[in-house]
Amino acid sequence: MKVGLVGFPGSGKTTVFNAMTGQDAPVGYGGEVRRAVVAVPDPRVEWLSALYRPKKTTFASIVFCDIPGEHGSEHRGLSTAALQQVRDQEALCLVLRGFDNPALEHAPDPAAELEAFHAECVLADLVFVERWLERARKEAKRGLEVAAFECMRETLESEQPLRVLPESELDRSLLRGYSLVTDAPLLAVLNREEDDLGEARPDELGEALARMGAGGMSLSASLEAEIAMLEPADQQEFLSDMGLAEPALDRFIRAAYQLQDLISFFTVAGPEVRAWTIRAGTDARRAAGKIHSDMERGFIRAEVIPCDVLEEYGSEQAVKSAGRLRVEGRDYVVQDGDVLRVLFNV
Ligand SMILES: Nc1nc2c(ncn2[C@@H]2O[C@H](COP(=O)(O)OP(=O)(O)O)[C@@H](O)[C@H]2O)c(=O)[nH]1
Ligand SMILES: [Mg+2]
Repeated sequence: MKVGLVGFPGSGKTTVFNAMTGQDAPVGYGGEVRRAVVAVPDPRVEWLSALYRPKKTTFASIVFCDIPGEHGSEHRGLSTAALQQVRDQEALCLVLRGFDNPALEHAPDPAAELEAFHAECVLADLVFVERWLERARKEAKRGLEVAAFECMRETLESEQPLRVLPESELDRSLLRGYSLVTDAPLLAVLNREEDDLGEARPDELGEALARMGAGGMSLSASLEAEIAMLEPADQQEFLSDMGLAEPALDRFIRAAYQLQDLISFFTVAGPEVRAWTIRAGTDARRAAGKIHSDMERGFIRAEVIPCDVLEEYGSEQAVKSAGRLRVEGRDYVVQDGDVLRVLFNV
């Protein structure tokens, strides 16, 4: 999953980037676009790896991209260059400043930052949609695609993000290849002072997030960045000293998966145990397509063992002997934790 960190200068994007990735990128100024990959921790993958002892174990991963806004420009969050980066992401993590930054005049106002960012995104999409419609009009284009763009224009004109439109109103299969900023899943991170972490999130912020179909969480980025720099053994101790149950990365991943309704399935293929991320409700054939397009095209069936059944019996052989290995067809809806073996023919 590609996650773009966005927000106004000085909100703490780079600090959040460091907190999530354990890097030590310099904070405090615009800086350049940075990327880092982190593994999505999953005890089930570790367990499978211990069972099969493969040469290679591949966790699901997230690529975090720190996208600096532009100092002193009108579009502080989304310069043209930033917008290009933003369009390349699968989900957006908006960092909202909830702490006093001595380098900035303004007191923190995360709800106002959210609204301003939202307005910039709506405008960017509206410009794109209107241009598209203008071209379509010149070419006398008609049909479903035009209807979808008209629906989007109406939504954006009423200052709503596209992500709130249900599939029944907006057929997104018509929009593949266009990347509309307000259709991307949005998770707002309220970056607060350590001492304020216990306080409730401002109501107006919660309401705005709900209205925008966005998720939210709070953290103290500087604290989390410090923790992320420690050795794993020291991290746990530091966390419990601070009264934190887990690092921000773990909370972020859970929130991001929940927001997008994502689940994991696993494959064991000779030398590799591997985790895959799909949307809940994905059928076996399309899930197979995640692994390889040939598997989707030539899908025959899938052998399925839920991870907990495998754990209960202790080995694949024992599962088979007990008659618990399931054979499923293309329409089977893959479940979180399924170990899948795809049989295909091309
Ligand atoms: N007190 C405090 N300062 C922070 C926090 N997060 C970031 N900062 C500071 O705010 C400044 C801007 O952070 P930076 O990550 O560079 O923001 P960016 O411009 O959005 O990338 C830096 O001096 C950070 O050290 C926080 O949680 N608490
Ligand atoms: Mg930065």
